[in-house]
Amino acid sequence: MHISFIKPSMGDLRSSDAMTPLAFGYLSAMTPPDVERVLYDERLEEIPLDEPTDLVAMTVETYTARRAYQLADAFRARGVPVVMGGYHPTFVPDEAARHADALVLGDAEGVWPRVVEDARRRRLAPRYGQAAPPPLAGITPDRSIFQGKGYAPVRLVQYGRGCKWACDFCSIHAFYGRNLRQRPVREVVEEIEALDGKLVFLVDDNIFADEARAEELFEALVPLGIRWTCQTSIDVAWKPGMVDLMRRSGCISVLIGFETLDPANLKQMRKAWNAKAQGYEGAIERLKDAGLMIYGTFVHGYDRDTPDSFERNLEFAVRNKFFLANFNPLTPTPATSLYERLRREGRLIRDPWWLDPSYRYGHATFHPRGMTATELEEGCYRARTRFNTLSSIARRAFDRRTNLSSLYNLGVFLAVNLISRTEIHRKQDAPLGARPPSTQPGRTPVPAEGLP
Ligand code: B12
Ligand code: SF4
Repeated sequence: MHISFIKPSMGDLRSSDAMTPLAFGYLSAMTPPDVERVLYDERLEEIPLDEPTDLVAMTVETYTARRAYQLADAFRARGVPVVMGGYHPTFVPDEAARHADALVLGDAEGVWPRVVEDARRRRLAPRYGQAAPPPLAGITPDRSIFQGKGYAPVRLVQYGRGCKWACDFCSIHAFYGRNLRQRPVREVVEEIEALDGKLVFLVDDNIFADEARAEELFEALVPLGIRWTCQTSIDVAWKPGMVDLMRRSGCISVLIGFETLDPANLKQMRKAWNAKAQGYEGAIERLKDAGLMIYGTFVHGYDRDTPDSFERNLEFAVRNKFFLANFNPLTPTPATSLYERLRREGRLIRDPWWLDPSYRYGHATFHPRGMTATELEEGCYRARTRFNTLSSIARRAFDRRTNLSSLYNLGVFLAVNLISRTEIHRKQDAPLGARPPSTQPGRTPVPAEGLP
């Protein structure tokens, strides 16, 4: 039996910074050894639509759904069964089921071996899921499928799933609810020790989701001598000694969702806790004293935002010499309470935007209250562009506590900022899904039936 793992791109986009799709590392590790498996990642290569295979397994996110459905339709047109999993099919199974023979809802652990056996017997069930989330012990990703593809030289490792907070726009909360799980620290340490590279990205959406378990992990990382980066909620900075421990264990940077400087917006997104304790400035000082570079993300379009909000957030990010920053238009993804609220209020512009052929990356998907939809998309793009000018990069580099604290940090700062500078322009305004075949000489035509 032969399985093709497929990671669709958002559209006709190749990426210069694609990272290993960890979901397939897990699926490959759980696949019986007699099954041949190959990975195709459309961010890096063409998908060979006519290659003989017995099963296509796709991971689907909301931004890649349109493209995933096009590819799936092409495989199914020649009789190859397609199974989909990941965030988007879990959120909108009825939509995904129109383009797949089987769906895996939620985590694959505890389910995937059964899917493979059913596919082998040509008896795939339409849906697979489980009543309770499976424990995360005992499985280490198989990274052999990533070899030779040209992925970014950072090693993705997952410690836990879920988050203790419940921000209204967040897919993680929609996917896991209140459920929090971590892998045994010993297994994570063994996995990291076996990696060839020494820059690790701990991909948990909030590494500080469980404070005690986070501390246990950081302690265990100290002797490994690695460098690592992560995403965390800001309260990590409030806990005495925590950011110093992170630094000692090799952490070089943290991504934090600041989202907005407006307390009423924070309240509306159910993130009022973000600005508690010493507020943003106090947290930033603590992080900087510990030497951690800060990647701040901001979201625009909540009810108190006006055209001035972009400038305020931009000024804040540059003044605090953030390592990186992102200025996103608020984008309602399915199954979030934000999406339900905007739909109820009749404010969605394209519903569902992720299937709309006229949607472009970076564009507004709903009517904000304090500005027009056009002001929202232009304001975000302008803030991104200005944050990434060469003079902004030079100005932000000069932070002796963080970005300039070592040659290593400076090297990472410059490399990642220069990549980010090109990526923002490459992605902006890109359509989701492939353009009609006639506009793409040399590409394998993809049937667009059901997807205009
Ligand atoms: C690291 C990361 C990135 C990296 C790239 C990762 C990569 N490998 O290329 C970067 C930073 C570049 C990135 C970019 C983006 N990301 Co991102 N990213 C993540 C993050 C933090 C971790 C991904 C990961 O490795 N997970 C670990 C694996 C093991 O978990 P998993 O993918 O959920 O897989 C499990 C199950 O879902 C299931 N499963 C998944 N796929 C499949 C397929 C099959 C066949 C089966 C059976 C099962 C199955 O089985 C797996 C094991 O249980 C996730 C959040 C998260 N914690 O997952 C966000 C996340 C996936 N990203 C998200 C988004 C929105 C984006 C962007 C679109 C952001 C933007 N505005 O530009 C971009 C573009 C993405 C793209 N497709 O091109 C959202 C997706 C939301 C949604 N509704 O789809 C997430 C959930 C973050 C969030 N908080 O909302 N991302
Ligand atoms: S803190 Fe981050 S991961 Fe947690 S619910 Fe909020 S946005 Fe999602």
